[in-house]
Amino acid sequence: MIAGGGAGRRWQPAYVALGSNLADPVAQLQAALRAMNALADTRVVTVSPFYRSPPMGPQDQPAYVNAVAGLLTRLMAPALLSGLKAIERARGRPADAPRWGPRIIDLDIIAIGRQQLTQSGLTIPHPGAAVRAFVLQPLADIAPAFELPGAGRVEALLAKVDLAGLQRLETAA
Ligand code: A4P
Ligand code: MG
Repeated sequence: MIAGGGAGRRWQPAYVALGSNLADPVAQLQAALRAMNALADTRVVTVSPFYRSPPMGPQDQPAYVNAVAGLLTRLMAPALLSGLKAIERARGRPADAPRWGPRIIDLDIIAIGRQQLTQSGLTIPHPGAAVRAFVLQPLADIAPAFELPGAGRVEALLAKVDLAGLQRLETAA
């Protein structure tokens, strides 16, 4: 197989958090999952159940639907981020959408293997992952024993967060 731009040599496990609270969120997550699976050098291997969750941040916005996907990827972190940003744009998310405001689709890289990196525009693991119920619950559904680098085991982190308001949906990927 010929590697695409930004591809590294080895396949690595990665976790991506999906969130949407506009324009049929469940359908948005499903479409984003298909698009992620179509990224070069990337396969979606597993998907958590979908959850409805109350908005973090400004409260005058609809509830979110959240999930986490487990990938295998050969992309380096910046290339994976560009691929995810391209999917967000293709789904119609404006590039200048307000921080923590309502969004058609948000794709955040939670972790890539054991990597820890901070560079302009990219922090891995995602700084919010270790404390957000809407990330930890779906991540624990697919990878309870995963060690979030610098933070701890997913199931131990999950035990510390408030799960009130998180509602598992029947619909899934
Ligand atoms: N960036 C840095 N590190 C990463 C990473 N690991 N993954 C940079 C993805 N992006 C990363 O993100 C802003 C910039 O962060 C990116 O351009 C990238 O260079 P963004 O997705 O464009 O903007 P944002 O999502 O508005 O900001 P932020 O800080 O990522 O917000 P969050 O943390 O994503 O929170 N409530 C519920 N219930 N569920 C949600 O999913 N999401 C948010 C947004 C607010 N409230 C929510 C939810
Ligand atoms: Mg984001």
